[in-house]
Amino acid sequence: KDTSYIKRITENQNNFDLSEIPGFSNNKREFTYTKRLNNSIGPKQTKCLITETIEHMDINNYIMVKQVTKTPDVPSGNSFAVHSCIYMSWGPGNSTLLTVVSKVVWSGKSFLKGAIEKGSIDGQKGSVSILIKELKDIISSAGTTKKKIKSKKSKKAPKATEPAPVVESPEEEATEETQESESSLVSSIMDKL
Ligand code: HC3
Repeated sequence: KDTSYIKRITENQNNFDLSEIPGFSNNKREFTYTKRLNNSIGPKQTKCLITETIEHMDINNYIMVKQVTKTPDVPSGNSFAVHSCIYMSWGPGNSTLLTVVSKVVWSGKSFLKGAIEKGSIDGQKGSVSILIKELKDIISSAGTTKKKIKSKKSKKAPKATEPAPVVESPEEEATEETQESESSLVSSIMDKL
């Protein structure tokens, strides 16, 4: 299973020492990484243990993935987990709406509750903005490659023995190409996440 996109995104979110990131099996997967922290107090890094579960997967309607992250190396790290719902749906003009809802779920008490909740939500906002930037890069370069291959083919001169190609109207060709690249682009990107 090729998970290269999610590996690239996770590394660019200021993380290192990534474990293998498997594909989903029975709608679930687990992986780990170490996150660099820039807080003035507390540790400079923490191991992150991630469990992701696909709660809903319908590309025509919406996709929802639940993510639970444990960070045992921070103070009170065994007393809370960060729970996030990552929700993708259709927006105007075939765009994708990405909504991420996060909360800190406590299993014990901590004097640092406020600092931990603030650090977790601020950190999550930073990670989501990198996720969006990376996805935009992936989508724009995937689109460019596909169009290049298509235009080379259609410009190729026919061999002397071949009949001349049927020339489609530019409008028809543009519609077909758009439909093909949208559905195959979405599935190929989803395959690598
Ligand atoms: C380490 C972190 C909580 C976990 C946050 C996670 C790993 C949650 C899952 C997201 O997908 C990615 C993400 C981004 C930021 C991570 C937070 C950054 C800081 C926070 C610590 C618990 C804060 C500790 C604060 C203090 C004062 C105790 O040092």
